[in-house]
Amino acid sequence: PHLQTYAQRALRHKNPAANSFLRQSRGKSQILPSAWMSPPQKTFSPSSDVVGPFVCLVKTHIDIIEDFTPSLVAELQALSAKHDFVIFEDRKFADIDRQLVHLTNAHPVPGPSIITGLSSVGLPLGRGLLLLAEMSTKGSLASGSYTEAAPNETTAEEDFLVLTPGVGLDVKGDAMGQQYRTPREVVLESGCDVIIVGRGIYGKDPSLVDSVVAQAKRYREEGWAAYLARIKPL
Ligand code: UP6
Repeated sequence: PHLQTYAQRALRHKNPAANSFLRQSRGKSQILPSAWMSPPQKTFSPSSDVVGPFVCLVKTHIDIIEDFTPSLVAELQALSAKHDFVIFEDRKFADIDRQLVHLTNAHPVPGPSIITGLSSVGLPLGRGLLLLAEMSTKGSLASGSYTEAAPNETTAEEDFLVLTPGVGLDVKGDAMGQQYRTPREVVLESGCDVIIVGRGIYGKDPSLVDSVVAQAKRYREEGWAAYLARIKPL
């Protein structure tokens, strides 16, 4: 499936969240800022408004926003409608729980019950679940047979969307064990459909609008060029 275009995969994909996501990706292209790590609320929404036109998805860590209020959720939903991006809460569930956004994710470590539990709430609402089959951090234990077994926890033959964090063009890692690969590496070598970029876009200061926009465009162009190089010509 990863040699096909997003539009071709959308025609066949049964999962409503994946389907609308593949359609929505259109020419807008694949790039998303990660969560703004623990910023004040006044930074989160304006940043998402600035980056919104250039991304297909905004990833949040909503539980670490320092001055969180419920109005932030409404603001983000309004921005999602305005810019046509999907909201992905990077909750990394490892136990059965509820989901309120378009997409969330879970560690496959509990076995298929994590999927059964989350889908009993999410599927009727048309939500999607991503599985953390591997991680970008140095020394990750999610590798080898664990990574291979993760997609087998679902019973259906799925066209899995592959979302990849740990993407950067200028640095190779950080002091906490993060490891970066380029958009080209992850899209061409690892079948990535959507690159997840946090600090590569927002850098040290999300309020620097010009540089945030410039970086968002840069990553979008790099990701899109790699996608075009991967798909088979029609
Ligand atoms: N993330 C990873 N690696 C994983 C899974 N998730 O980096 O294997 C998440 C981090 C962060 C984002 O929690 O929100 O992706 C990466 O941000 P960065 O581009 O600033 O490193």
